[in-house]
Amino acid sequence: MDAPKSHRDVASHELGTHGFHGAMPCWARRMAGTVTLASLLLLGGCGGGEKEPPKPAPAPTPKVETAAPIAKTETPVAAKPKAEASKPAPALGDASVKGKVMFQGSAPKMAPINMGADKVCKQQHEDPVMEETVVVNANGTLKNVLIYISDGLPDTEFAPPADPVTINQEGCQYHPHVFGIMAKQTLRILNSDPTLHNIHSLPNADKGNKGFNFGQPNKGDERKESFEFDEIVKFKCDVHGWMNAYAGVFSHPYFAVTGEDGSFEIKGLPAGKYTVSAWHELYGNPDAKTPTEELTQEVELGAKDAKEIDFTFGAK
Ligand SMILES: [Cu+2]
Repeated sequence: MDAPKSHRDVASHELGTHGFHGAMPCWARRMAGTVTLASLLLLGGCGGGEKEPPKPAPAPTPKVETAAPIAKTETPVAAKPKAEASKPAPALGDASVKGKVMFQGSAPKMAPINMGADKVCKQQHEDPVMEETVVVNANGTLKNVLIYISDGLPDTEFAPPADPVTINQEGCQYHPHVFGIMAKQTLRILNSDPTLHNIHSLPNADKGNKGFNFGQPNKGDERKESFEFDEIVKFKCDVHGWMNAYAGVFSHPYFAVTGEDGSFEIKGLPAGKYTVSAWHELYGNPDAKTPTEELTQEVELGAKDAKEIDFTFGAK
């Protein structure tokens, strides 16, 4: 198969494999929230960008030249309307968008993962661990959906938070299974199992991110990595074929992942007209021809608006 070219391709490319983890603790979702919050805090205060000289200004600085390409790319950016150059940085706003990701139709049954190949894995679970590709919550919502602003943000460079995002290999599953992280933010890769894991990232060749692929043989092993450019990166373990995870890498802090109640909230937006995208590793737009397609919705936010939008994914 050709090299995947987009977020969507990551998933469609890998449809034959599975995200096989049991119930993910809800801290994963909280973590995504924390990331966003941390980002916002950081944006409100300190600098911390790596390649730009840290700016003492308390808010992100508008850039005329374009930063790393993000999902909004395809639209050629004609003259930026903003950029009255004298104007101070467009402070992060108070607008927000929240909602739920519903699941429609009958969800496929997730099979139990056979961890028999590694007794260290197996011994850690009294109950069967179920695949995590499609997790429909008790309230009919869909877990592990990545929601993010894909268009409409001001052309601003956002500094990544100083705090890392952790992906933990524990119980021979990745925690979290789906998460967001900012470009250049530290990804802390931790092995909490007394067995060998080999984490292997699979960035798309055309996005520019460097992949990594290394083993962590011991409990407590950790290593720091990061991604430079926006995309959704898949991870797999070369030792345990059932282990996989996805990270949405964004050059802004406006993203969230649905957890056990299927809700999301993206806060701190300036007034504007945005495209909000919803990505799930298996399900996409029911109207789309391709098996996996992001859903998008447009939302226009006034400075203090808190709007609600829902997405619906479903079995075909
Ligand atoms: Cu493993």
